[in-house]
Amino acid sequence: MTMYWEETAERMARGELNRYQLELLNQTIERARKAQFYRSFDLSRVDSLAQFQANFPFTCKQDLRDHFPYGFLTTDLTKVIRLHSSSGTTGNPTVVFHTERDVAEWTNQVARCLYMAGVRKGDVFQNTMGYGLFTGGLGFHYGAEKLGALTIPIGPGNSTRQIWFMQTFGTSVVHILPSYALRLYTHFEAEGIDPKSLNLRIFIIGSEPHSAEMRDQIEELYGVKAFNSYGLSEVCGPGVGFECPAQNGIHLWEDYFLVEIIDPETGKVLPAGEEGELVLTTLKREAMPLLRYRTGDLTRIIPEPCPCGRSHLRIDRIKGRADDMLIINGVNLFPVQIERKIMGIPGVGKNYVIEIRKENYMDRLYVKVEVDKEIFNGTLAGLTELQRRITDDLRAELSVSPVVELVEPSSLPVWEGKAKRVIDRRGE
Ligand code: DLL
Repeated sequence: MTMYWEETAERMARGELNRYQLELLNQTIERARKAQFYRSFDLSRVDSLAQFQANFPFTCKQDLRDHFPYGFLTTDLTKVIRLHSSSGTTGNPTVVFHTERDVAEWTNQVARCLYMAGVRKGDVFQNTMGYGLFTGGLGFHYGAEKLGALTIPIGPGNSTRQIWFMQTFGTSVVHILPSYALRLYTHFEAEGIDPKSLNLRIFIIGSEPHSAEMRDQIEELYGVKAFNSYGLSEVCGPGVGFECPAQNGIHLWEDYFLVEIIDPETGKVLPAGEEGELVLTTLKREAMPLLRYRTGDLTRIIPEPCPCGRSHLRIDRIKGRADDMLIINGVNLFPVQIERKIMGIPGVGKNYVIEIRKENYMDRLYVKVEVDKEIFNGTLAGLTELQRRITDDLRAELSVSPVVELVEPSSLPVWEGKAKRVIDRRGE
């Protein structure tokens, strides 16, 4: 059996891939002429990808909000068959439209990702992501069905029922938020069920930043392989990028997207290997093409070719969004740096939150960490030692002295959907 869903597309030689991208890019530019937002842009054909990257202005999330709801639409509304939307906590939400072909292509991208991770017809795919306007539910649902997996649209929450479905139907593949995967484990513990005794084989984790340490923990607790899945609703949803069996970086599908990493300050395109903001141009989207869209996500291109044989470039695990960066008394840090440290320490449990407060005109970093059951039921000396170790490790990593508070297993707040780990109380 082949390892590839579409071998020709996935292994296209670099030169051929770039020529194909240029052709698709010019088709996309032409289509963009119909969007009210892009009308003021110079939408002439480009002769090279480099010319486009050197001259074409960026599009950002605020543009989507400012031109809500139809400013980016290039087709008649009668051709649109689906609308998705982000939650839009401030101002207008962002809405994204899909034609029939958009949904078909998106479905194919997701099927390609799942196949790459080893999912096959015959697998039982339990989709615990939210159905509805969020793209994680329906996006994967269609992809898994296309691949021929028995697809269970269970949606999020109700951990007891999740476990019951896994047991009853022999679920082999689970699509799950990494934060929920850890929390779900505490329900397995409470019910006295070892997830390793079930038929679980593959976890698809993504949609929120998570560290390699968290992935390792998920793999170990469940006895599965966990694959990092990246995407954003503005350009379709999940299926933009995915890990291959080498589990070392996320392949971005370059026959669907033109990929750039830019310096978020200057907007300059950075060479492969340097960290910056991911910028994507959609190459096949019909209803709502986006040209040089600033994702806000920080990563770098991994320059080395991948042993899996796919030619599509890889990016590193997402470090966070540019606006996730915390500045604590002038020191810059990303929440995932804290996670990376604490998740590697034995005795640390399944959840944590970061709180920043103002005390005596200074910023103070609080890290509240759940401990695991053994430590919690153990000695005071054990707890004190763990607290000291976390404090020391974080201080060494961050150059900021944190206040570490250890709390009971399952005592921190949980989220319906993506984890919100940072509470900034400095403005209160
Ligand atoms: O989260 C789409 C998705 C659904 C991806 C299911 C994967 C699985 P949005 O709600 O629009 O779409 O959020 C997109 O989430 O710009 C990143 O900041 C973040 N994100 C998504 N995947 C990852 C990941 C979906 N694997 C935003 N690692 C993106 C880190 C991620 N951050």
